[in-house]
Amino acid sequence: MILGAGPAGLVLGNLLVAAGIDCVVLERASRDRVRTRARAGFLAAHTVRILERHGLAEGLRRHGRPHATCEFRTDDGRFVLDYGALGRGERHTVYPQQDLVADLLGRYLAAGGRIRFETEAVAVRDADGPRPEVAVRDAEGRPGRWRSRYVAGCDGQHGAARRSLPPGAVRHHRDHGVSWLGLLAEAPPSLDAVGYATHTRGFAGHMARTPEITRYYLQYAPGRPADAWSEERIWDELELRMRAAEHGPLRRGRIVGRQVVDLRSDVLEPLRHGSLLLAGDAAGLISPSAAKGANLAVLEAEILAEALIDDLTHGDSVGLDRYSARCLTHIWRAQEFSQWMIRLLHSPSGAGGEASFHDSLRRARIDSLRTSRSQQDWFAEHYVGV
Ligand code: RFL
Repeated sequence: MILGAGPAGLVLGNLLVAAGIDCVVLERASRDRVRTRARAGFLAAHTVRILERHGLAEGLRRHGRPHATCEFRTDDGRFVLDYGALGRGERHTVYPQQDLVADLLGRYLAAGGRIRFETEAVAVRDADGPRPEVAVRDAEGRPGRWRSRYVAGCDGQHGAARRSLPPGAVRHHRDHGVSWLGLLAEAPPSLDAVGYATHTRGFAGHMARTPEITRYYLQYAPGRPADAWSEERIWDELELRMRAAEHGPLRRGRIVGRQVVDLRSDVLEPLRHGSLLLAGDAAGLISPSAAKGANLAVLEAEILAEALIDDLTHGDSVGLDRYSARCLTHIWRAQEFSQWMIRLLHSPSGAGGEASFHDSLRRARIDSLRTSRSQQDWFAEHYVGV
């Protein structure tokens, strides 16, 4: 039984069905909501290799666009890193997460996979035994129960899997004290690169999604409502922080999506509790500063699928025993890089000597990225890698 039809749950479902393993996905949202929820867009080379390996990359091969440059704009000018020519020489593929999810869902259903939409998992019980139970309720609130051999908790950061962990489970967490206003603009990209701007008024970011839609981010006062600023105010603020007066205007358009993203990270340890296994955002939440969340979700889903297939078809449980440790190695490396990105792009709030000390460290970090080839190689390897 798989809880959640995001990237983690649907990659897992596809791999299990392809191996002839009977499974069902329980998904709280409607089919339309699942197929249209805009979130990530930058897929790492490793993620694309996983999807290709399992015949799940047709859509992204056809419509995804390679991406390999990022541009930093600071008080000291701007510089472009051609990260595709640095480090391991790998690129991102820009492909909206909702399109990937729609592809994965289409393949899963075509292969005979079963899914129940508008079915919310409420709790996972008896995970310490061989027949765990998932209590659910449907859209009308009617209760139900499912039993299976294993439950994969792929239901994100607010899902039932996390709520059902036994008392010994550890949650390592950090609130970075920074919020972003995440925006989707009906406008073509303004730069050929991912744009990162640091400014005394706060960070601003630019990320291509499609030729018609661009994602922007603005550092935003924590707690301020998403609709506090008018569209004009948003574009003025983006242009100011991205120094449009010096580097050229942004291509404006209607803001079609906005949400406040509080930069938070957590990791649950271990990822396995008997018959309940966590993957994707349910296993660990990573701030979007380094665009790692969806990539980790796909990686963990493949590791989990292989472990479940070994166990259920060959009676070999070594993969399941090692699942948590294997994933945690990747998760912590991604967390470390994401934390480094947060410190590259923001200065802690506050005043006085301590704030100016951190701000000077941040400038030194950017300067070293601008001038040191070995630092650039390190950045490229971690920025595109998982
Ligand atoms: P998802 O995608 O959240 O899917 C979980 C699914 O579970 C369902 N669900 C339940 N179903 C049944 N019962 C319950 N009780 C349930 N509770 C929830 C939900 O409806 C949903 O369908 O988790 P998954 O599969 O682990 O995938 C994780 C990624 O979605 C996430 O990490 C990324 O979107 C993070 N992220 C980015 N990651 C990248 O790799 N690259 C990016 O460029 C990137 N940009 C972003 C992002 C996340 C963002 N937000 C919204 C925080 C940009 C943003 C703004």
